[in-house]
Amino acid sequence: MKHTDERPRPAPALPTREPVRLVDRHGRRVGHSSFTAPDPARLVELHRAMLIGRRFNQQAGTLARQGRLAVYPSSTGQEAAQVGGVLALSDQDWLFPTYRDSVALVAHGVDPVRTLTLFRGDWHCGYDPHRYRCAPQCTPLATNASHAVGLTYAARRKGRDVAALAMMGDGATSEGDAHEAYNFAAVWNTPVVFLVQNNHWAISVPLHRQTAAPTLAHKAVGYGMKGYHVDGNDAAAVYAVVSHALAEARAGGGPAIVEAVTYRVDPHTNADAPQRYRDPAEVEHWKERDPLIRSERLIRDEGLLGDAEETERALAAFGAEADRIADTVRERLADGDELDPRSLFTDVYATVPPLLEQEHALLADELREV
Ligand SMILES: Cc1ncc(C[n+]2csc(CCOP(=O)(O)OP(=O)(O)O)c2C)c(N)n1
Repeated sequence: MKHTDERPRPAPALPTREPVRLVDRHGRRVGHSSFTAPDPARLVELHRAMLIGRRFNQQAGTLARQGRLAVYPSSTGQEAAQVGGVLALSDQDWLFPTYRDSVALVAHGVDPVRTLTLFRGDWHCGYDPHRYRCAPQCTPLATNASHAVGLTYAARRKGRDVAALAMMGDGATSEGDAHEAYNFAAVWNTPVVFLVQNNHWAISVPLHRQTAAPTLAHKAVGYGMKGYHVDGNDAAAVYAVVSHALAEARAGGGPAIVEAVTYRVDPHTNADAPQRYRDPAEVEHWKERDPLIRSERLIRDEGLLGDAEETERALAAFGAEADRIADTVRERLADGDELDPRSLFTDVYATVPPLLEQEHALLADELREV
């Protein structure tokens, strides 16, 4: 009889209930049996990218308040999860971000002005996904996860060594699309790491009303994946765990879920009123666990940027660089491509169907009359 129940990979171990942490909130290193912090140059790079991300979030929030962006979902407080995840990618890998992940895009090298195009209300993502190996920021929850599975599956069939990082929130893990992506990734053994930023809230729905799972990383086990539970405000830990998960996935060891435990300090978007559903004391609790304070303490205490004077100079230079990027975003967001509504019809079909041709002509007439 042909044996069809082949299980080439061993059953994954349960994730640890305590998140992996390599640097505590006081900036002190914590020993871990399986993971080690990256080298000093990488720790500094993580801090620099987080600083740029924090400033970028502030600038984008201001632009939204001024009405120059239609909306902005800030990731203040989540910089370690985003930067730590993205810097773990290799040059050939792809990023599949959500609306929350603009800081991840900037750390990945996407033009910061182009990153915000979506939030100006343009239907294009504003950048060339192939150039940056970065899919458009996805608003329908969890749909980017199956795109990541599809791309890596296709790449493998073409003999290309490409892994992907698919980002999602805690709420998105309850979606049917997340289930399908997890299942196909595991069955096809595609090299995808699902980075779940557990920021404790899905708009006004708290985590405990979202899921009864012990941790979101535990969800991996039912699909035959590995699940890692990591302190999402510890950039060193996120970087170490995602790097490990990507390397394993690339080597054929299967996809994984990495749950980064973090917190959304700002409102869901500028159109949200979080005082209606959450206790300000909770926000204060998390602000004490701010990822940037932690990495700055580590850098200062260990002299990773040299003596006290050299450290001040280097940190000031990072701050100035972050300001420059924010200034560029503010100035260049206004330039721009005047959006032509007719382009709605131009980028979907190679051969436009007759009905759409008619609608295109109707719109062109209307625009001429305006
Ligand atoms: C398929 C789908 N359903 C509903 C929404 C509306 N929606 C936008 S954000 C959001 C909450 C998402 O929470 P989470 O996944 O935890 O991500 P976060 O916004 O906290 O980063 C919802 C329900 C959506 N964008 N897509």
